[in-house]
Amino acid sequence: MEYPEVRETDPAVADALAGEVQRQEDTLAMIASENHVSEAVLEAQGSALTNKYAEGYPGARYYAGCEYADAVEELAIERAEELWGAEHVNVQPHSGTQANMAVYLAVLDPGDRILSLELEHGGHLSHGHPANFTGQLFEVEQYGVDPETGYIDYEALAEQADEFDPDIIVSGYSAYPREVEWERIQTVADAVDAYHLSDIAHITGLVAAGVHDSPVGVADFVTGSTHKTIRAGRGGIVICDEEHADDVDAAVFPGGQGGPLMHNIAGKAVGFGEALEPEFEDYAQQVVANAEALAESFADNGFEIVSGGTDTHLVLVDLRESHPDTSGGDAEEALADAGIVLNANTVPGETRSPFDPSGIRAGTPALTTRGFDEADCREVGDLIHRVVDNVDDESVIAAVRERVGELTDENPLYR
Ligand code: DSN
Repeated sequence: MEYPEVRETDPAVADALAGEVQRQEDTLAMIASENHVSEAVLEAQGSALTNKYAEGYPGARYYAGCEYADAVEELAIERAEELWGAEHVNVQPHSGTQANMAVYLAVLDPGDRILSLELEHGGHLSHGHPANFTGQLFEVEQYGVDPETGYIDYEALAEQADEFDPDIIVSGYSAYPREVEWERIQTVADAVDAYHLSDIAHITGLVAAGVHDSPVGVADFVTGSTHKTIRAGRGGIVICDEEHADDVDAAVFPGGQGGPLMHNIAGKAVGFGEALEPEFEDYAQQVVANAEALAESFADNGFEIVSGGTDTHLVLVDLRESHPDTSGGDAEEALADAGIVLNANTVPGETRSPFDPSGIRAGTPALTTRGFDEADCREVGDLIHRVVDNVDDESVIAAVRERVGELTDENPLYR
């Protein structure tokens, strides 16, 4: 990708744009929330719809000239409804956090109670962290995973809900490798007369493809990101039944946002269209098969894996037993030098700091997009282990970097 127009007017930005494409070509994107969208999605997101203000919804906008904005948003909605089997989808949230905000605005008042998973157990900032608006506006208690198994402790959650009496229970996570039992959480929510928000940001694509059970039709609200496993334009969505549709729509606009990012909604429409093709199911199955292969390779190399494996697109490694002198941050930095880009992550029972935690989180959505299979992912697991074993050894890092270059050359992205 050359960006000739930008290069003509702004070479410094053109250098950064071209540099980013090259960086993505030459490295392994293993941040579990990242993916590589198609050139069609990129083109839609770079379209002239970025110029258009379209406050409101299709057919009921506050500005003239919205006929193409309407067309694109209607397509995004229709396709999303088909993908997730939903009665109502709002495709305007600028991000997953904005989608969550809309749900809270729709059904909670300040001071109401949220019960959600702890961040260090795999939760998300927008589920009630003190540094986030959710932690500042609402009363929050958090549940955890069973420290022995790494699985959600559903029984402890039920007891905690009974004592805390939340207004909403949040399920769906950012660093939880196991299948979530939505019905069990819905049963808890029903027992305490709470709403249930299921935030499937990470697994939108796995749910759409039927590779992970769906919370749609189970939870009152389902939110998601549109650029992770579903591989569409950047942003968020809210899914709900007709019963809550007006409240959710009003909470997105005018409640929490102004003009929708119509170019991103075009990218969502294109990506959702791609995900409706039969090949997307193969892709989603391969994402999980690749994560399982990665987990096996990690286990064979002696890494301790939170929950002992994965059912999803990500693997969470706790380095404390196998590499007590190596923090997640040390590993992240050495791996980035070797061309493997993943993130340091907190682990259940974290004993370091969130800024330099004890674990690493590795995901397979982006590698799968560029064609990696189980054998490739087993090899990547070996490479990651080699680097983590030798974070200060530049010759090992250089050797892994060279092999990463061969793997990326064999599996090109945007060339
Ligand atoms: N930043 C995303 C993640 O990495 O999980 C969540 O918003």
